[in-house]
Amino acid sequence: MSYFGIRAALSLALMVLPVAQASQAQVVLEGAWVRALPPTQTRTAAYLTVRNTGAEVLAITGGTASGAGRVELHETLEVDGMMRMQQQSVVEVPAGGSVELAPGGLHLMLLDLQAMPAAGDLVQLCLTIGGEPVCVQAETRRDAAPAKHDEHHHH
Ligand SMILES: [Cu+2]
Repeated sequence: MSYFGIRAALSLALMVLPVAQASQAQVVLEGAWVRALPPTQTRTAAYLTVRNTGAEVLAITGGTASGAGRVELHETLEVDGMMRMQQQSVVEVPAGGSVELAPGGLHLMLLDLQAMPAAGDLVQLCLTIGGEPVCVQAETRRDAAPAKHDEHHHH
């Protein structure tokens, strides 16, 4: 599997190269937002695009969010016709590429919320990338902003 492949590649790289650390300059976090759910909920999801402008693969291994007890990396997968969320221990961002955390796929799960953020509230999200925290302010919204390619009709 690619996970073990990357682990092996990283171990190999560490033997011959100095430890690569994610500098802010190598990582761009774009379009971060948190989904506003009813205030009775204690968990919600956050989404963003992580762009790697560096020449080496970067690994996202976790994160934190203001007001959340803990944050997990999740992927929504269809298993036997049911949508399930599976925790991911690592998400790789290819060199010169990006990974999109978006509804229906990869996302951050904000757990043990002290209070559900309201629409318009800013939440500080920090991702652990290459072992270093990289942070962004995420806006809380009820739904994704309609994307250019997204047919978003209201009936
Ligand atoms: Cu989730």
